[in-house]
Order: sequence, then structure tokens, then C-alpha cells
Amino acid sequence: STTEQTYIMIKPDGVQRGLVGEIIARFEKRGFKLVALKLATPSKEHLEEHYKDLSSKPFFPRLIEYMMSGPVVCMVWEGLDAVKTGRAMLGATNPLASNPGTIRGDYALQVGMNVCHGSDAVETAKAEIELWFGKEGINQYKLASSSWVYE
Ligand code: DAT
Ligand code: MG
Repeated sequence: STTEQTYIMIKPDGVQRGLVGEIIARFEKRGFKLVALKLATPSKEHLEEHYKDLSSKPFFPRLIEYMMSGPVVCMVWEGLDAVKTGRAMLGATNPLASNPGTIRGDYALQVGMNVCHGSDAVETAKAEIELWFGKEGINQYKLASSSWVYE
């Protein structure tokens, strides 16, 4: 649906490498609507909750350490098939397997520094949006360009 929402997060390497504008521009130009945005320095507990499904993986401690190495940019993007399309725009988890033209395929080389997060399913997106924006909530507005994006 055109009101599907996904949680997209620019990881510390993406912020430090100056990729914030590039990544936001890709979602804007694709036609998605920005409904939430902040720069944040999340706690260890918050990141462990975000990645709780991976807590038994051997790389989990390193993943949390990496995610705590600097601020992240937290966003919610809304639009047609936003979750699946957002994942396609990100590319594969391992940047070496990501096609050129994707965010990871254009800006990253290793799985432990893969620049950007995107929700993997509609239900996951709902939980992630609640975790990251539950307190402040999501913005509601009509995007002026929507009648030139949707038929
Ligand atoms: P994705 O970020 O594509 O949804 P995921 O949810 O399986 O992938 O894993 C979350 C993050 O954990 C991923 O972006 C990078 C890290 N990660 C995943 N698999 C890894 C591995 N085999 N070695 C090191 N880090 C890994
Ligand atoms: Mg994931």
C-alpha cells in the first residue's frame, strides 16, 4: 500500500563518511515520503533490543560495538511497498554481494561496515518504528509531489 512505512537507519560509518545526504536523496528521489528523522546516539540496551533476533550470533557483540561507535540517522520512509523496496535499495547484507546501484553496492565492502539498515518485513518495521520513534511519533502530511508519483 502507498502508506506502508519502513525504518531506515544510517549507521555510524555512513554518518562519518558523509553519506547522509546521498542516502536521504535516494529515498526522496524514488518518491518516498519522509515521515520521521533524527540523529541519535542510542544506548547499548536500545541497540540490543533493535538487534535482539541476532543476540545468539557470534558477531553480535561486535555488531553492537560498531553501532555504538558514533551517532546514527534514524528515519521512517513511507510509500508504495516501502519495506521491500527499501531493502532492494539497500542491497544484500554483505556489500560484496550487493549490486552496483544499491546503497551497499555503491558505498561499502564489508558486512561489518555496511552503512545502512532497513526493516526486513512489515511487522518488523512496525516494531522498529515503535522502538525508535514511539515517544515522539510520526509526522502526518500530504507530500505535494505525490500526485506526480502515484497514478
Ligand atoms: P540486514 O542488515 O541486511 O537486515 P541482518 O539483519 O541479518 O542483515 O544482520 C544485521 C547486521 O548484522 C548486518 O547489517 C551486519 C551484521 N551482520 C550480519 N551478518 C553478519 C556476519 N555474518 N558477520 C558480521 N556481521 C554480520
Ligand atoms: Mg536485518
